[in-house]
Parts: sequence; C-alpha cells; structure tokens
Amino acid sequence: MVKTPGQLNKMTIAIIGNGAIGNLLCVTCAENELDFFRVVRKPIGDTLSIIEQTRHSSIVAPCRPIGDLNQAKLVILPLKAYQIVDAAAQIRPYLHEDAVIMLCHNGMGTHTQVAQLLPSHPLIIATTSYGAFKPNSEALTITGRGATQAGWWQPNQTNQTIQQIVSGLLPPCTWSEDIILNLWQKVIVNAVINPLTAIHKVKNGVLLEPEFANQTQQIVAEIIHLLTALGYNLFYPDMMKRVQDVMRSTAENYSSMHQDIVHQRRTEIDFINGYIVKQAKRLGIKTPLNERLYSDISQLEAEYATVS
Ligand code: KPL
Repeated sequence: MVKTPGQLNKMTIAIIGNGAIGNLLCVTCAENELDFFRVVRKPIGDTLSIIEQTRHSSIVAPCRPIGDLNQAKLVILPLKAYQIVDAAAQIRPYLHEDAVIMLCHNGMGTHTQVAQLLPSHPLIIATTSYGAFKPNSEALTITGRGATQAGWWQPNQTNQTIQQIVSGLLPPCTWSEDIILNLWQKVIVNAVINPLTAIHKVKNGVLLEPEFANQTQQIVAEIIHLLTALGYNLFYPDMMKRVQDVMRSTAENYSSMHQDIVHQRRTEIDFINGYIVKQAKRLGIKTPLNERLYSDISQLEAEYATVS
C-alpha cells in the first residue's frame, strides 16, 4: 500500500557524517518535509547554506548525538568507501532493531562487510550521479541533480515504506533486482574517469580528447574481461558509450578523485581500480593498466601522507 506523505514524514531518518552527498540528502529530506537529523564527529552548526546554479538558500540540518540513532528507522551512510566499515561498527550499538541501513558511495567491496557487521538490518545499496561539493563545512554547492539506482542486498528484506522514502530522496530513482551489476557499471565509469583526471589534473570532459582514447578503451576492456569471467554479460560498446556519456554530461566537473588528490585527502582508489585488480588476481586475469593506475594513485597518496 502506498503511504500518504503524513505517514512517511513520521519516520525519522539519520544521516551519518557531513559529506557532500550526506548534506545533499539533508536538502532533499527538507524538500520532502521528512524528519531527519545528522550524526557528525566534529561539532558544526545546524544551518546549511546551499548554492544551486544562481539560487542561494539555507536549511536547518540538525546535528544530534549518536545515542539518538535509536529513533531512526532509516540510517544512511553517505560516506567515502574507506570510512564505511568503521562507521558501521561505531553505530551498531545505537541502532533501532528495525533500522534499515543504506550505503551510497563510489566503488565496491564494502557491502559484504556491512552485511556481516549488521546482519539483522536490511541493507539498501545505492549509486547516484547527483553532484555536489562542500566549499566549507556549513555550505553545499549542488552541481547537478542526476539519477539514482538502488537495490536491496537481500531481496527478502525489502520494506515498501522505506523504499518509497528513498525513491523521493535522489530522484529519479530506479530499483534494481541486481544492484551489484549496477555498481559494476558505475565502477567502470569511475575506474576510467577518476584516476585519469587525478593524474593528468584535468576536468572530466578533457578525457574525450583523442590522446586519452587508447587508455579509456584498455581500462574498459580489462574490466569487461574480468566481468565476463565473473559471469556478467556486459558489452564493451555499451560500456564505452556509458563512460563517454558521463565524460560529456560532467565535462565541466572535477572528479571526486581529482579533488581528493588536490586537497591531499585519501582517495577511493582501493575500492575502484584496487578492487578490480584484487578480483582479477584472484581469478588469474591480467589488468595491467588498472594495476598501473592503482599504483600511480597510491603513490601520490603515499607522497603527501609522508609530507604531512
Ligand atoms: O562519480 C564521479 C566522481 O567524480 O566520483 C563521476 C561520475 C566521475 C563524476 O565526476
């Protein structure tokens, strides 16, 4: 049965952290008049300033203590991939027994660990092409409203009310029967765009230039080879088109990995090209270009880790 807005906004949502996608979710919770709060590590104000194209506005995005998590029936972890497992372990003692957990980040490999850590909590995995960044901890710039794919990790754990709420958060949202396949499709895009833009210090659209064609083709071909061995039926021309479409639609953006490298932050490489390399090694498959990108980005991270 479809719930009325009144029934939906009685349910409390908790958003973990103060990342760009987390704050974007605060904006869309506010737009949907949902009851929500944030759980953050460092104290920040409750007001969030928003810039979207030429519009400036603000919302109240309350921060509450971790102990209040037991009031939330939907707990979203819109964090970096490398923060997920620690965050899941930290929130575990405070969760309501019926809470549904939702992950939304680039890369792969965290969901199995979260499912093991929180076995009694239904898990939603989402991937979105919405874009946002934080000029500072109390501001958010929304660069694009894209689309979202979401799916339940265990098909027998679905909850229609929560599904309806999630559908309204980063719309349009399609529900997938095989969200892992959708994550792989996104990983192909990230495995090309993220390391290449970070290494060459360019915007996403620059990768459409002919000098990057060979590398783009080889990265995609290596991943398709791996996916075929894993039993997936993805076609090289479709995936090339998908990668180029994203380069075009986000041409003016700097990828998240480019931004991480510029700001000397840890990147999600372990969960993108690193994950691909690990899976390929397990199956005895060669992915030399993915290996090189993995090692180049890891090297850049190691350089600033030793300097700072
Ligand atoms: O997801 C992205 C990212 O930057 O992490 C893409 C799709 C490459 C857009 O910039």
